[in-house]
Amino acid sequence: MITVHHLENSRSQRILWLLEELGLDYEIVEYKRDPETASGPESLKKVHPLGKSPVITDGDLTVAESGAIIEYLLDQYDVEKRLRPTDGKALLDYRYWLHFAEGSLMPLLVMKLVMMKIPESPMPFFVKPIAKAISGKVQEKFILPRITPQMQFIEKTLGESTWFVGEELTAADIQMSFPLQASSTRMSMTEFPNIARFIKQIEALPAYQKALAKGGAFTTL
Ligand SMILES: N[C@@H](CCC(=O)N[C@@H](CS)C(=O)NCC(=O)O)C(=O)O
Repeated sequence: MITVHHLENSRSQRILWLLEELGLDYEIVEYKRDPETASGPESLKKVHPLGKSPVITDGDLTVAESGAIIEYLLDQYDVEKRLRPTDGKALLDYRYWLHFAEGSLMPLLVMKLVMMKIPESPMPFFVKPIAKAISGKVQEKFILPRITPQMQFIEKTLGESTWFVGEELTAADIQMSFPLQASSTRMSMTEFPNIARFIKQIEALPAYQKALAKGGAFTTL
């Protein structure tokens, strides 16, 4: 039996969705975030030393890191090869987006979240304007010039096809879902109508809805 160690409001939402797309039976062990730090609980470190979510167990195996979990589940259970192209440009594009999600887009989104949180953190009142100015400058000079071209590139890609790799859903769409949902709460989407359309499209899928019903309400931080 597959067990998903599911931290609330986290990337493990993607794994629940993938399991639903594959029509597999699985169980969920739920974990709560620390209300102050948003960290996962110590108990997650008993499953994997880094204590991050998602992590799954399947029999004796423990698999961590979303991309590795996705590839493992497809290798083992996507017998009809529905969610991963088998060759050619489609396979290359699939791999590109699968890795882009955590390798390129997420680091900038995490940086943005940290910078957005800094001015809200408790600190002496006279330090607040300085903290706000530093956070604003880092976002303006470092994060925005890097994240904007990425978002524009995604926007263009989603303007050319329904999904990241053509007209069929692949696991690359599942992997890209979390950063795009997170970006929609961390920046304005007015310039990115195709990304907004993609988010609506995934959230309406029956398998996504089933995953939500089993894993509980989901929001990005
Ligand atoms: N690149 C990793 C990131 C894992 C990760 O940072 N997960 C977050 C949840 S979205 C987490 O566990 N946060 C809790 C913590 O850092 O304590 C993956 O995709 O699996």
